[in-house]
Parts: sequence; structure tokens; C-alpha cells
Amino acid sequence: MPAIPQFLRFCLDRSGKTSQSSRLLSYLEGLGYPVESWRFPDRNTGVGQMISSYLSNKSQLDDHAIHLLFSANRWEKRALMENKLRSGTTLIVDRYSYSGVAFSSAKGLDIEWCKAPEMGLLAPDLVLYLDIPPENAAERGGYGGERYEQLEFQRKVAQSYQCLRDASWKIIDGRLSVEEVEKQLREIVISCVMMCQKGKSLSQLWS
Ligand code: DGP
Ligand code: NA
Ligand code: NA
Repeated sequence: MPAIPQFLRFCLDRSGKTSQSSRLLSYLEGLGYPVESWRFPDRNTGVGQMISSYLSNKSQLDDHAIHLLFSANRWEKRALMENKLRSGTTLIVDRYSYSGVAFSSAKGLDIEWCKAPEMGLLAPDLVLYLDIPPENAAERGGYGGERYEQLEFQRKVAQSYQCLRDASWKIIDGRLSVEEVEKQLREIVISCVMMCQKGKSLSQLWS
């Protein structure tokens, strides 16, 4: 039974990533694939609660310290992630390491320093970047509630993501209608799932 290692990840705040993740989940479930939807930060763990408190401005932390907590939050789920993938479950992951590096390097931290604690986490087969101008994201509902939802900062984050693009990325225009984005995502995802079904080994970040 070939493994079906899969990851899909999304980016800027208010880009529509969370609702598209759940649409993709239903789509793949409907086709009969074993699939789960995950998100980072996972606010349910002890580390995740510290992150959540930081994001809602209830606590202050040094930029390096919070970076390491986000990374720890991914590491604490790594073994489970590997088990799921090896058993053939597709994982749709709403944010992952690229968000970690993009947000912290946007604060001015050295990009190589940011990548270091991410090394050895599992690499995704596919990264889906919903590209939306930060100005448009800022007009969407709920924006501004959390620490990073500031237009100037999101512009820097968008620039950081540009430096992180690699061959696993597909860029989707996030200004298109929800239905059009969904249609494009389905096409990209199904071809990735089929390719992975033929047997594709797990690899690690950052290579
Ligand atoms: P979300 O639940 O996707 O809205 O993410 C919460 C916020 O945390 C959002 O502003 C993006 C930011 N974020 C997500 N992952 C990381 C990370 O690994 N590092 C940092 N610094 N920020 C992150
Ligand atoms: Na957010
Ligand atoms: Na998230």
C-alpha cells in the first residue's frame, strides 16, 4: 500500500484559506480518500495556549521566543503527522512552516535563523498560496482582531513569502470568487493526490 503523503498550506491572514480548507476536505472525503484537516497554530496544546494568548495580546514575548513556540507547536505534532501520512491519510494543513518563517522574518529576524528550528519537519508535497493583496485582506470581515492583522505588517509578510516560494508552490489568485478558487484548488489537488498515490516518499524541510 503506497503512502499518500500530502500537505496543502495557505498563507496571508483573511485570504480565505480556512473556508477553502474545509471545502477541500469535503471534496476529498466525497471522493472516498482518507483525509484530515489540520491547522497551525494548534491552539489546543499547552504550547498552543501560550501562542493564543500572545496573538490576542494577552501576553508579550520576545520575537525569538514566540518563533520557537510556533516551531515547537509543529514539532509536537510531527510524530502523529508522520503516522497519518504513512497510513495513507491526506492532510490538509492550514498554515505550516512557511508561515512561521514568513511572519518572523517580516519582523526583521534573520531568515536562516528562522528556518533552523523548522529543519527536519516533514515537507509538504504541495503548497497552495492564496494570493491576495494585503489591502483586500484588510477589508474582509474580522480583520484587525489579532496581533498581526495590521496592514503595514501584512505587506512585509507578503514580501517574505515571495522569498520562500519553491517548486512545491502553486499560486492561486485569492481575489477570484470563492467558487472559482475552489475549482482551481480541486484541479491542482486531485492531480497531486493521484501522483502521490503512485508512491512518493516523505521528505524533510528545508531541502
Ligand atoms: P490563523 O489561525 O491562521 O489566523 O493564524 C494566527 C496568526 O498567527 C496569523 O496572524 C498568522 C500567525 N502565524 C501562524 N503561524 C505562525 C508562525 O509559525 N509564526 C508566526 N510568527 N506567526 C504565525
Ligand atoms: Na488570523
Ligand atoms: Na492556523
